[in-house]
Amino acid sequence: MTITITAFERSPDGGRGLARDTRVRWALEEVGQPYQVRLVSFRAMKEPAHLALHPFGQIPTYEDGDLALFETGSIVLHIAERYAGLLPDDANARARAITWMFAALNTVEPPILELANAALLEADKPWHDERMPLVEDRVRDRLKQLSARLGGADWLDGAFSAADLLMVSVLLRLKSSGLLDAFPNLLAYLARGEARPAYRRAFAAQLAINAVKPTGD
Ligand code: GTB
Repeated sequence: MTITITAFERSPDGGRGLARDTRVRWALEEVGQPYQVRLVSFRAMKEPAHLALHPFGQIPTYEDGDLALFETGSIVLHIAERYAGLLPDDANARARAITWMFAALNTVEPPILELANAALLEADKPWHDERMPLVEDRVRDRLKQLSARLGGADWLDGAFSAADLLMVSVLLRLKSSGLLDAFPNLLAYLARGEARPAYRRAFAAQLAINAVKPTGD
């Protein structure tokens, strides 16, 4: 049975790879598992067939035979546990990698999402200009801490793992903000992630669907 994931019929990011199906695609590419993609529209995401798979009406989802999952972190952890290549064999190293997976999603990503929401959804509010520096500072604080811990290492804890896959994916959202520029080791970390052949395949696959097509005029 081929693994099936869901993705936006057309991602609002126009192919920048920021929608979360890219994380799942990347994980599947790293472990060498073939997969198919079912594209869903915003309307279809809120309809009963999709809600049965994803209670919050979002992408991505993951189906493999009898198993249906939602939540990107859980899907990536499942792939990493089921197939070799994304988690270390040593039990303690594995636990540390899983800890970093949670840190990426629960500690580093929330202020980054807050920043994205502030920029996208609050730009017309009278308090927007006053709030933005506060939100940016919260992101900077996390980046400072992450940068200090990463130091000169290639990856978060030994070899590349699902933790790096998620942390790089989370940081990619900041690429255009300029906030990473003060942290050369994080920029290099992102570049290492993006250079992985599995990431490049995942990125190219989503781009093939989402690239903004020229209008011809
Ligand atoms: N916690 C869930 C998970 O990790 O799987 C969150 C899933 C989620 O946010 N899904 C989004 C979604 O389905 C797509 S990825 N949204 C539609 C809806 O809620 O109705 C988030 C996302 C969307 C768009 C961009 N972008 O355009 O840059 C980036 C990220």
